[in-house]
This record gives sequence, structure tokens and C-alpha cells, in this order.
Amino acid sequence: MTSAAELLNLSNLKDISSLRNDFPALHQNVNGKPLVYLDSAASAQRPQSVIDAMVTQDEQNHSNVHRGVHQLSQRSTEAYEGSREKVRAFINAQYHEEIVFTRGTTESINLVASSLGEKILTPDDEVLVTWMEHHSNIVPWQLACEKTGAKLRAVPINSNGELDLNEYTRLLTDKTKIVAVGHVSNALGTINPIEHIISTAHKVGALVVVDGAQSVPHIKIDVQAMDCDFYAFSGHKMYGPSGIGVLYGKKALLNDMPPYQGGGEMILTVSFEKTTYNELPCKFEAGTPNITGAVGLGATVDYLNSIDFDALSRYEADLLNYATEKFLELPGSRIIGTANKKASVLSFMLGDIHAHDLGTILDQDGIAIRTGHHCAMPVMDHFGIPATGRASFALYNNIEDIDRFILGLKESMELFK
Ligand code: C6P
Repeated sequence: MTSAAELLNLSNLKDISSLRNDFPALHQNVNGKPLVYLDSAASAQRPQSVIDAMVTQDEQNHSNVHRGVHQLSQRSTEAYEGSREKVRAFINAQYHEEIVFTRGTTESINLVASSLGEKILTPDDEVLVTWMEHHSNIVPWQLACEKTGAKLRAVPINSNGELDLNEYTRLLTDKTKIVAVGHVSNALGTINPIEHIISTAHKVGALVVVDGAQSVPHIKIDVQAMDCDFYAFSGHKMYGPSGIGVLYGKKALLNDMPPYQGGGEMILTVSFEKTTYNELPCKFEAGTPNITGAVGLGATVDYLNSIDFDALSRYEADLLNYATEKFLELPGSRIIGTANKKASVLSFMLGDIHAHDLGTILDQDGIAIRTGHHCAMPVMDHFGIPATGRASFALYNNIEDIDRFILGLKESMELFK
């Protein structure tokens, strides 16, 4: 049996494990026990620096952006646009105009599906998604297809929860106008070969929309190197606030797309005869935005910039390996999602105990996991199961968290004997 010390590279552990202290929410008791938070794939906790940045914004700087000549409006605008620049640099986008603030991944994908989808799709066209997509990367495309008559196709997955790349190549034809694919699956943890997927799609002239909700907290993203056409992600999964997210899009594509919503800020001139639209990115940011959220997102990027992502990836891989090994020692254990390349997600079943029961019992021990279909019903259909338990690991988790989780599962098994 491998020991924790053998599995974890202790030099990495030292650096990364100190980060846990930055997250105030982790230092509390839940149901009388110290909290073990293993639900970061649903929403990650925030470091103090992000909370502080948002409090300062609200206490001292709050006003509307782009609209006032007074001090507070100028400060807010500077902070808001400063965050855009931080996000641009963080994902290595070429232009700040390519960073559109949205409510999150869901809104980012809806924006593309609605604006681009309805502009370019015809009844002869196809949109290609995959069987491992989150509903947020399926339903917006279904809606666009319903409106335009285009067809939705889905790339199948294998028994490990990996994309069938031969089928992908077969399904990709000159009818395919858009490929919409997750970088990392939230239900399985699979890391998709995103560069290969993008370059193959581009060969048939398809545009690629990447759902990056689960990748941004774990993998260093370079949108130019990846050459994706669009990349969508959420603040709250990368240790930032909820209600704020990003749509990256190539400037030329965003320029050609019609507005998604109408209102203030997205216009240049309005008359009853004709309205002209604002430049990027304002064209896609109708109405007063989530200013505090954007400022918090900028602080989140500052926080992530202070972390060595390579060390973080190794650390999280060590945690996942340790959890996998310990979990598989339990009788009746089954892991859903055994891809060769995985991010920090352990999706599982344990004997015939329902995932919801497991989640409820673990909660009594102060251990938070997610249970259910994880908004990925086609994944559940593929494996012929209704639900899984899901433990997801983040930079603040440690070996003790995993040991408590495994102990909690053992106690659950005893209860159901
Ligand atoms: N997944 C989970 O527990 P929003 O809600 O817009 O921030 O993100 C939606 C979304 C899109 N794509 C993927 C791959 C996701 O994982 C999510 C959110 C959460 O897995 C809540 S269902």
C-alpha cells in the first residue's frame, strides 16, 4: 500500500498547503466537525484577498461604470476595466476587447449560441457537441438549432469516459459549423485533447466554442496557443465571486456578431428609426454589469497569478491519485470516469447505497460532496446510472480531507449493512 508521504511530493505540499490558510470559509465546524470541503467543482471557496477587494469596492468605490465624470464612477470604471485587462493577460488573449464579462459560463455559451448560432446556422448545418457536456453546453445549442433548423450531433464517449476521437473525426464534416466542447468534464474529470479537437474542427471550417468552466482553476490557459474561437468560464469555480464570468472570443468573430441583449451601454446612438451599436466589448455588455463581481474576479486573477500552476497541477494530481487509491480499497467501490488524463474529480458509486444518502451521511460528519447527475444527464445515461457522488479537489484540500472522506464512506457502509 502506498503511503500518503510517498504519493505526495512533500516539497510541493509545503508550498501549496499553506494556501489553505487564505480561505476563511474552510476554518469552521459544520455539524460539529471541522469542515471538509470537497465540492469545489460546483463552486470553490474564495481567498481573503478576493473578499477584501470586493468589500473595498463596495465600501469606498462603488458607483456605475462608464457613465459618470465623478470620482467614484471613475474609480469603479478603472477597477472594472483593470479586471478586464487582468483576465486578458491571464488567458493570454490578444486584445482586451476579446474579454466580455457575463454572468458565468452558462451566459457566455448562451451568448454565442444565440448571437453567432442564429446568425450563421441554416437547416443544412450541424452543431457538434459531445456526450460528456454539461447541460449548459447542450441546451443553448438545442435552442439555436430549433430556431434555425440546424441539426445537433453528439460525439460518443467510451467506457472510461473519454471522447471517441475516431467518431469525432467521422462526425466532423463540411456541414459542421460549430463544435462546442468542454475542456474538462465536471461529471467525469476527463481532460479532453482540446488542441487536437480544435485543429481538426478548423480543417473543416468549423468554429470551436470551449466550455472552460472546469479547466480554468486547474490548467494554465493560453487561448492564442489553443487557437479556440471562443472560451467560456465562471468566476466562482476559480476561487472568485459568483454571478461573474467571461466569454473570450476572437475579435473578428465578435465584431461580426449581432448584439445578444439590448439596453444601455451596448449602443452608440438610439433613435426610433435606427440604433447603432457600441464597440467591443460593450456591444455585449448591455445594462449595468456586476461591477463588484468583476473587481473580485480581477483580485482572483491576482491570487492565481501568485501560484505556480505546474506545482498546483502536480499537487492536485497527487491528491486525486491518493483519493482514487484509497477509494478503490473500499468493497463495492466503482469510479465513473477513469480517463487517462483527469482533473481533480472523483465521481463514484459505492455498493448499492444511493449517492444522495451518501451525501447526507457525509454532511453529518462535516464533509461536503456533490451528489446527483451533475447537470450532465447524457453522461448518466451512457453509464446507465441515475446519479453519482462526486468529490472534487482544489488547491486548499489536503490528505487529511481525503482520509476523513474515506472514513466517512466507511461509516456510511456500516450504517447500510
Ligand atoms: N457545474 C457542477 O457542480 P455556471 O453555473 O454558469 O457557472 O457553470 C455552468 C457549467 C458549465 N460547464 C461545466 C463543465 C460546468 O461544470 C458548469 C457548472 C457545476 O459541476 C454546477 S452544475
